[in-house]
Amino acid sequence: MPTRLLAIGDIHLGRTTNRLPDGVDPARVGPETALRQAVRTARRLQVSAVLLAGDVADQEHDLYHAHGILTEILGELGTAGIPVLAVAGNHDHETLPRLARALPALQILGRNGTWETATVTGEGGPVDVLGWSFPGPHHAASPAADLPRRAGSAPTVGLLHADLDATGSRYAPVSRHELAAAGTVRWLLGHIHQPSLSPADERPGYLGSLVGLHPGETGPRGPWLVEVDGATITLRHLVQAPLRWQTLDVPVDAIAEPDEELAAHVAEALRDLAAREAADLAEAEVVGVRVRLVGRTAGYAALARAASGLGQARFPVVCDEQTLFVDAIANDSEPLHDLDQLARGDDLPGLLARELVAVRDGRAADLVTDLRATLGRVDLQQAFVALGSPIEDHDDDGIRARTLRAGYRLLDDLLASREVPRGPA
Ligand SMILES: [Mn+2]
Repeated sequence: MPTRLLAIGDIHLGRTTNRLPDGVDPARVGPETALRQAVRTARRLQVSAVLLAGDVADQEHDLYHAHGILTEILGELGTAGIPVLAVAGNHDHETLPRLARALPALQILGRNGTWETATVTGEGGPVDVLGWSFPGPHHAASPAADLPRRAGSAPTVGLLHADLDATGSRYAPVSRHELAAAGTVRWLLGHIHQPSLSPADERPGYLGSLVGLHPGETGPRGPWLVEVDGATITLRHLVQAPLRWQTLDVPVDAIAEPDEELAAHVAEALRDLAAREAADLAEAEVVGVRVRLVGRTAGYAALARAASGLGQARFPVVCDEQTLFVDAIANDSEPLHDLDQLARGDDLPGLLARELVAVRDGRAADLVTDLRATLGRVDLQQAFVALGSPIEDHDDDGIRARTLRAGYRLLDDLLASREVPRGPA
């Protein structure tokens, strides 16, 4: 049997999401549950150590919460003879060393921005774990400045909370080139929540968050199994997070009456998603989905109104043991109207269509610039921030998409009102 380690990225104990539907307890699918689950996995797979890559606790005031759960899991792992090695991240540069003083079973590597090595032994032979911990909330210098060249002959895993290839970052910026100077080390990084390690290549990468912490953290999440057999190190992502965030494109071409059909249509798309990706989604108790409506529709304004109502409802769809829900809906569909044809008219719809054609075709740069400034201010207003982060980006494409959505809706309303028969004067 190879020597096994279980490596865990950013946990952020204490962080909760407010974007779950009624009836779903955030604690049941959050970081704490994900960590308990990882501990069960560590015991089941009989790993020789658990590695934590920093940002174990979300904030300093989460110390007591983190203390409670860590006491419990260190006890459980201790009984099973599994040590825990951790490096501190920018969020827990102070909390993690404090916890370690109270919990001797938690071993911090590389306190105060130094490099330190610990050796773990298992049936597949010894493995060195090389680590560095954040000395403060920020660290503008590269942690690799005093990175030692690998000394022993044991295969080596590097555990580091840092910003990879991000020159100018305040969070321990480090380049692949600098990490390579240590010799042959399999680097497992914390900090960025999107996992980027690949079992197929040996380049440094992120373990990712243990469970997606907000709707932007889409895709598979879970701990990584590291297997060491002699000089060979292999990785496997154990996709097991209790909460999963996804995006889903839903075509609307077939919808004639959005008010009556959209909810059922989206529910069906969610059920299809659960069936199609069953293997990948199996471990997730709850799946939050950001839906993007695509295609062309005759009832654009009606669809936009129905989509907005549905997005706010956060409505759940239960499939067997799993709850899927719509976190938000972005209407990226297009109206059936022939914009270019309409743009030749000299009436109000014609005027609007000309503007929309310009935005659609990547012209109207001044309008986009003006809107970016305005939308930047609007999105930051407290009332809107409280509703959750907007789906849209403030880059050119995001502004254009948002402008087209508003314009298509207005155009659809204008044309609809023109078709209404006039009543008696
Ligand atoms: Mn971090």
